[in-house]
Amino acid sequence: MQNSFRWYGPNDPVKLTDIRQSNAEYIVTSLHQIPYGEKWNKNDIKKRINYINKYNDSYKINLKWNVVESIPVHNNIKLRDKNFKKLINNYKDTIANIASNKIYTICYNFMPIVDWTRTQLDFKLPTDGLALRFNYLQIIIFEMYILKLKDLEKRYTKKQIQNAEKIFRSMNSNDIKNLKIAVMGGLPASETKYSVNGFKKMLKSYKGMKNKDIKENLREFIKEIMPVAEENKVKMGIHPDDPPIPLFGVPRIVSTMEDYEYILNSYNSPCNGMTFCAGSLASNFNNDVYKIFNKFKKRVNFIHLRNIKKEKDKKSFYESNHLNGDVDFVKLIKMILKEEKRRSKEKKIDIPMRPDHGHSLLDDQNKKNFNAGYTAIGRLMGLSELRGIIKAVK
Ligand code: DNO
Repeated sequence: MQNSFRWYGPNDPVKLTDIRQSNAEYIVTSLHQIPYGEKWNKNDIKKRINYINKYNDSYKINLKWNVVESIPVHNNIKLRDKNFKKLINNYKDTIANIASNKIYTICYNFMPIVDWTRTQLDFKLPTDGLALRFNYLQIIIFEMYILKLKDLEKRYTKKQIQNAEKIFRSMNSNDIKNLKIAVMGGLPASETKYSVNGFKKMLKSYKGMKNKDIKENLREFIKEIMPVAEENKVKMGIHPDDPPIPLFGVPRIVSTMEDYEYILNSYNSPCNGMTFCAGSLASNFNNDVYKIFNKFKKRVNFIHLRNIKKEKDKKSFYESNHLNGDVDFVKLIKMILKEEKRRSKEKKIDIPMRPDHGHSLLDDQNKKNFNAGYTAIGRLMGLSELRGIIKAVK
């Protein structure tokens, strides 16, 4: 596996020199300053590579940008609405421009409205570390009391609504503010920090869209971009929905084994692959992560390793460390190494892998402007645990 670390660019409080101390050798990053939908110019990509190289030279390190995560997909593409054709053309040009700078792996996702979603960014663990958490009742509270949506009984049971009401009564204004921040843009890589009205407007544009409609829009998108990826030898990896369940009454379509089967069959090419994110996939109770890996292993173009601990309601979870969660990482890593061994016979390169989120530990907790989930020390511990397993089972 190519040990990689996500870096949010020159403004990331976690610097490249910090990343080097984690023993990572590769950088996963994106041009986050470019608004969704706009084309990335060759020069802007080159500039970022030069930035990394300059850092390498002055600190005598050798980090290499191996994966673009992500080129975000504009909501108009997901809706196939308005200027979507122009946006798809920009997307294709961006793929080609990235490849011309010799980066050949790109991660993307197709989650409607918001990218990954959590309801709490500082869930206290017994160790006093802080983790990210997704609580289903908090999502109902968000819809009921922050968005003030009216049709909740269509998708939630009476009991769930009553439980959410009960919890809401015990929340103070700070709790509500934190919930609002967490869901509407407190996480890095989210498109916009939505206002309540902006969020509701987006919800309206998805109104009436069925699972099958969004799936078809994704298939059309895939059919348009993959020939460009093939021509430029770029491996695309679609990231699963995080969490892989419908949210706010809008379908999510990259959640299950069946979803991936549909997606990978929409265009049969190694370029049309997946980002295997263990933590995201495992947070749907019906998903068997080992089975999913085995079924699609040849099409895994990028790996995120993160663990979770599911909660009693079977819909909520918090992010655990790699060694204590629901996914058996020794078992999973053995499977990944076996697949890499198979690929090595075809002289294919190792699969890029990054430890996904980390807890907020020790001095991480004193940092003001860090990206939630992307702490230095927490992720360093994550990568260390993973490297230990890899070394032991190899
Ligand atoms: C969360 C991440 C996501 C992911 C994108 C992929 O930490 O895994 O932001 O990068 O959804 O496109």
